Amino acid sequence: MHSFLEIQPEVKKTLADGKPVVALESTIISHGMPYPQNIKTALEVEEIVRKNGAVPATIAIFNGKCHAGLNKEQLEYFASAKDVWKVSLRDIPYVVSKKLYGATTVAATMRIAAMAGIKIFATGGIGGVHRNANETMDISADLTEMEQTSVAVVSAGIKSILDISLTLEYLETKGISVVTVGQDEFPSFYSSKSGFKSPLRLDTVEEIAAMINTKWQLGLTGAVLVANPVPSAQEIAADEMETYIQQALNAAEEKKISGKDVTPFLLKYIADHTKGESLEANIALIKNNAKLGGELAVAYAKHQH
Ligand code: PSU
Ligand code: MN
Repeated sequence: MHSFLEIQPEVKKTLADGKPVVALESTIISHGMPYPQNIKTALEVEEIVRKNGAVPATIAIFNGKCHAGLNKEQLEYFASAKDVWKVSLRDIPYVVSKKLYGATTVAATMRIAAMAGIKIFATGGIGGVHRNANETMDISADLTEMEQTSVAVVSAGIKSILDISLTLEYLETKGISVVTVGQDEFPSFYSSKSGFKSPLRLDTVEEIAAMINTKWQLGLTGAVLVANPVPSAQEIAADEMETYIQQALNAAEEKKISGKDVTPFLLKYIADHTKGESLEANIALIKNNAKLGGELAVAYAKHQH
């Protein structure tokens, strides 16, 4: 394991001291946002984690090594390099053995975070069950990973490019606890609303940390998915987004986009067609999740002493 995993010294020391660390993903940087907003956001998100009392560890595969913690130059690389590999779980052995560079999805980030001993992870949105999954079988490995890997994931819910109802059903089947912060409704990334009730609701960071700790203390493996609604000042009404989402889905079908290209294609289409507004919401919710991730890591660490 050691030769494949590189934990940044500060991250390693913080973990060894039982202090809070927050994992961050890199697909969001390479495939989820345009340059230069992506590098600016990646750096700000790390700063927010620090301000809230935790050490950030952005995760990616760099020159065939699974990195927990990237320096500024490495972050810059994932923000600006063309054709960075999008690494989900199945791609890890290929990219590592060929000594390539890969941006990790939620699934791959969770696994590498777990290898490094990091328990709390903050991101933007997770993958899920796609709208036409009955025909395509397109279900993100993010969901199967959440079933088996004990890392808490803070996200702003899921984008309605996915089938939110089926995704919630899948999460239930797999025993993944889904808790929304401070409201009854499950959020849908750009919007704090989705039309679906959240399976669970908690109102404080301490309660969420206690639930996560209890789950793992009970020997229940797998993730807790923490849904953190986008700040109201930046949210975009769900029906406004629906038009763009429908167009994006039609374009993907026309262009016969499949497999791992589906999610990046839809994300890019929506970003290109909604201009600044969706990007602004995207950045705001990631920062909001980094803040909660930091607070949660601090609250969770208190249970470990
Ligand atoms: N959803 C978003 N933004 C993202 C992603 C999903 O709103 O950046 C990225 C995440 O890295 C997620 C991945 O893990 O896409 C899911 O890809 P797929 O559907 O191919 O599993
Ligand atoms: Mn897929």
